[in-house]
Amino acid sequence: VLMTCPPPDAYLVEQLEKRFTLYKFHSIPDKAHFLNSNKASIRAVVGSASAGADAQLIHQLPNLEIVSSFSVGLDKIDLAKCKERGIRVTYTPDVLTDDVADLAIGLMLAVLRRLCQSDRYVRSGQWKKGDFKLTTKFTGKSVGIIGLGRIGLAIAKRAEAFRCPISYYTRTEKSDGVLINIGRGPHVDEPELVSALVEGRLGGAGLDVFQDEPIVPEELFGLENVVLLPHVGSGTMETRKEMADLVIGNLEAHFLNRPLLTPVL
Ligand code: 8YV
Repeated sequence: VLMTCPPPDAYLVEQLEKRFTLYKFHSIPDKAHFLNSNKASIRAVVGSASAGADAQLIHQLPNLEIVSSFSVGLDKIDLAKCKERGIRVTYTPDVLTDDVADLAIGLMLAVLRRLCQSDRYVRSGQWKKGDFKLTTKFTGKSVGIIGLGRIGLAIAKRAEAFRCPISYYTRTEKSDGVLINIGRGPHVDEPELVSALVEGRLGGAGLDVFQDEPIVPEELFGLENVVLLPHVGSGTMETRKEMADLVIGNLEAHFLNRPLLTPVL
């Protein structure tokens, strides 16, 4: 098994090492040399949101049978190439839906109610010196969701409890709007988002994902109306274990000729 991403989870690595010969591609200095010597023995790839299996890698692995991704997003896997080569692909849907939806609401509250600024205000001793600016109410605000899949629907259900009217897509320009991104960085035009925030054309943003992670546009660091997270939507102990169990379960099912648990292809 070749893990192409930086090890995303200690339990996943430990369990893979118990069952398979695991190569950690990320920490191999001479990747070309490694592939030359080991390409024939690699039958499975484990990837994540940061690295998967692109066309070039698939091309270099003649005996690749399965890509099991520690993610629900499949943007780092060349699905067309996998299909062409008859390579199976699995992912980790459902188990992370609640965490990502919870985080989206958390970001919404953090931006509108200025939770991070409030915390800094108390820690820095400012509270003793003056008043804190009033914040913006979340309950009842219109929520627009782009992408009404499993996670989008889970966000909609939570937003309903806050009595928010929900639309799943809107072309209307926002003035005081707040943008929350818990999907993928490239879903949003990042330079335009930064300009809109810097110029005050957008009310605020809560971002868990970025175009070129872990690089975050530095212009955002000084903005008080922005909350920045390091792609931790699914990052709870409970969910990461369920994701790891799915990655391993899919690999085991494949090598035991049983039906895959969560197949994409
Ligand atoms: C990552 C994610 O997989 O599931 C996805 O698509 O983006 C996350 O759950 C996780 O951060 C490990 O890279």
